[in-house]
Amino acid sequence: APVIHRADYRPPEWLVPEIALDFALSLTATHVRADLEVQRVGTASGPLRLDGDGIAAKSVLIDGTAHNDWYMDGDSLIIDLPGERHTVTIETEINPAANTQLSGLYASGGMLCTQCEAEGFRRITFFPDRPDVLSRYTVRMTGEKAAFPVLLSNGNPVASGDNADGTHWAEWHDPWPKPSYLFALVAGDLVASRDSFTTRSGRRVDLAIYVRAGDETRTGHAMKALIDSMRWDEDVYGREYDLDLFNIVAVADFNAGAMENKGLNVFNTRYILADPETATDGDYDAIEGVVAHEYFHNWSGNRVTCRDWFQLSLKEGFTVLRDQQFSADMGSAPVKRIEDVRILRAAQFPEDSGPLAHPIRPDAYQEISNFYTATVYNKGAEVIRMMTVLAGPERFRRGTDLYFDRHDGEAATCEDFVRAIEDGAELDLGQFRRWYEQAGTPRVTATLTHAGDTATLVLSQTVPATPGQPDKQPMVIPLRTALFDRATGQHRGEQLLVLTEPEQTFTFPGFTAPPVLSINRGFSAPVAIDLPMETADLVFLAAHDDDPFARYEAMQQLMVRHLVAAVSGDLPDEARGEGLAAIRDVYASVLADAALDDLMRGELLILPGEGYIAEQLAQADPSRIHAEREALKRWLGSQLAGPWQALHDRCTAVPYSLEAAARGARKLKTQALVYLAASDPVEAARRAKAQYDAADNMTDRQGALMVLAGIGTAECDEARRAALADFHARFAGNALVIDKWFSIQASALHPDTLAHVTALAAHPDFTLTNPNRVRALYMAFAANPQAFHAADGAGYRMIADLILKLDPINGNVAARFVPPLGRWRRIEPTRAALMRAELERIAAAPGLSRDVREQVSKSLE
Ligand code: B3K
Ligand code: ZN
Repeated sequence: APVIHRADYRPPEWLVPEIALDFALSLTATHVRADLEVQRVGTASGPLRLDGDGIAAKSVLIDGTAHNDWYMDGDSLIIDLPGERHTVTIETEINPAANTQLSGLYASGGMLCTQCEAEGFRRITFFPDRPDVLSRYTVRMTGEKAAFPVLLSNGNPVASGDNADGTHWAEWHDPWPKPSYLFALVAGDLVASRDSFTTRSGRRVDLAIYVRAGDETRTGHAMKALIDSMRWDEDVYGREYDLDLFNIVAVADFNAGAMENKGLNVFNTRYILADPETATDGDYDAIEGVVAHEYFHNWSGNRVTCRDWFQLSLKEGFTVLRDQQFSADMGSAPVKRIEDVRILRAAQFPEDSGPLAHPIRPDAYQEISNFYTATVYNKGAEVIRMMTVLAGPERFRRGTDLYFDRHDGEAATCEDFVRAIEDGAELDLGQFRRWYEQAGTPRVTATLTHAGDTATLVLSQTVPATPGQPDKQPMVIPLRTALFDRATGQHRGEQLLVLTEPEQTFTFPGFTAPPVLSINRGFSAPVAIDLPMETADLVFLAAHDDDPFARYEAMQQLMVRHLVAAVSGDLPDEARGEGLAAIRDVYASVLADAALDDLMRGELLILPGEGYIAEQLAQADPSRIHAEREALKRWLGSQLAGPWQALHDRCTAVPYSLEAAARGARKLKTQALVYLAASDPVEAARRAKAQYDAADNMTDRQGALMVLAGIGTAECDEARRAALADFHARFAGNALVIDKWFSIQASALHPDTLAHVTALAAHPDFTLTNPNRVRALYMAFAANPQAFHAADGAGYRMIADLILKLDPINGNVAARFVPPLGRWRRIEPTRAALMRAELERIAAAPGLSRDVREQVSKSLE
């Protein structure tokens, strides 16, 4: 496949200020007529080039007259047009029911809907399908009234009517010029939950969430999140909504989480539908975050869009930051920060250290769908967050005001964003721009020494080589830092140290005794810190640090260091005993700390993930990591058996509500079971069964089932089977809950997980055509280290087989399964060879999608 380079960007030669679309809807043969007002740009001399993908033009008219002087260049339709302005009319016919890729116009459970980002519009009609061509859309659609009673598109409804033949029609107009990727159409038998919001300037906005009949009782949380986000964006970023209505449609078959189409967001049902019986607290939070994210795109993405797809982080990094800030304001800010860092470390750090590493603004791609990554999204958010740290909130806000003001209605670049922040916030981001250019997670080494009354901190940085970027320049790394007095347990105020050189020295006078260093507080920079620290100092910070993230981090470090030493065979018995005792004591004090709220307590008591431990090692042995981590869990389970049981009892007594205290109790309840299950499976199974049977909410039920599903002990097997069978029967017909049933089993600690997943793939409820179901089974499996890394390679084979089977159906989703296999260079040699062999087997298959081809070939390079 051709490689597309950022440096090759050229402005469009033709614009399309207006487009009128006319759809004759049908599940299997939708007829599309597109009228494009095309306009030559300046002195450009080229022909009109329109992108297409898998479609054929049935007719082409120029200014209303049939025209035969066009030709195809690959998938593009080319017309040599004289003059400046014309109306080009093109008719195409598409088969939505056959569209298993779920890109373009497709059918989902009898309804029709679209997904156009990034390049789906060209599967509907021929068009300059690039984000820097902005058009005003008028959309007319006609379809069977019985099958498609609801007809929606972007903007405002302008007219509708019934025809004599049982069809009806509707016309929509979107006054805001937009790129084709923001076009949307929905036609189906849907019911709306409605509410309204009045903007601060007094505009009344009608809000509707469209779902299948029966689901309208489960839209309340999404609606609340929408209203909260509309208000928050006015308060915090000064951004007001700009249409009289805002529609959301929930769809069961969807490649991504949701899509920010102008005035007509289309959502995966999993980010809309919730009630206490069927959705966990995590689901509630995810709904709030995704609804906000898509809403915030109305400004960061739609009003100001991207010039080209290399600029994707312009809208995604910024919008992720905005949704993170929103969720922090709606709930517990410290807990949200810890969760976001955990996601970054679990998903983005491995990307940055593997064969698919790329800067947040990539330089080249073959298939843009492969660049909707944790790097572009989550690291992109961290990069902008660092600007907020450097500028402070008020100056940062001046920067974003200037950005929106300067670029409203434009297709902008990351450079435009950086310059607006520089100008508005009065900040020099010259060297800082390297965060957009260089891939790889910087490593900062910190050494603290003490002499006389002065503490001296030496910081040095390196940025690792990544594919195509062997040599790196130093970055700007803002590190929030505090030095603690051991005697008082206090520090004297936090300082922002900004590391810009390969090495810098900072001195701190006034310390008569060596202080304890707390660095990268709040995770102010997305870097890895190497800091040789005494166990006693980590224990000190775990007890005293007033920065909640830093406290969490001290506990994580304590455990990571212990586990890394243990798996490296670097832990003599005595040191192992001391390490374990220290971890146990810290756990005991967190369990007993009355000043902690339960949500935060729950964060502090999470063991570092196996992937994050592997990330610390040049070549990881997944079975050793798993064994050592389980051993630590077992130790904590048995040493603190009394406190865990007491915790489980205390939390079980808290009644269900969505308040923080009740959520915290639910989080801890299942955590207590997890530790108990490692040391006393019989007692844990007894408690889990009781929790399952008494559950009046999905958080408790899923947590209990997860614990039961992981217990391999023979005497607990009956309870495990019974709970799984009950869960399936209880929620039959609820696709989102049946997804949970699949993923609970695929992520289980149970030793037979691989066999269970093989059997589940043949279950009547399993299908390869629904992305949620595929991810529920196989993403959960690929993220289950013990099962995926089975020593004989059966886990790798299972994922490779899946990729090959899924690719012809949905290449976009299939490609998402390549990165787990692509980690082979960082895994011990025997498994690495097995992983590589599976990648080679995929590479040798004929007819791979561009998506899978790119990921596999990069993973083998
Ligand atoms: N912008 C969409 C991404 C769609 C994915 C296309 N492959 C969702 C979001 O980030 O809001
Ligand atoms: Zn987004």
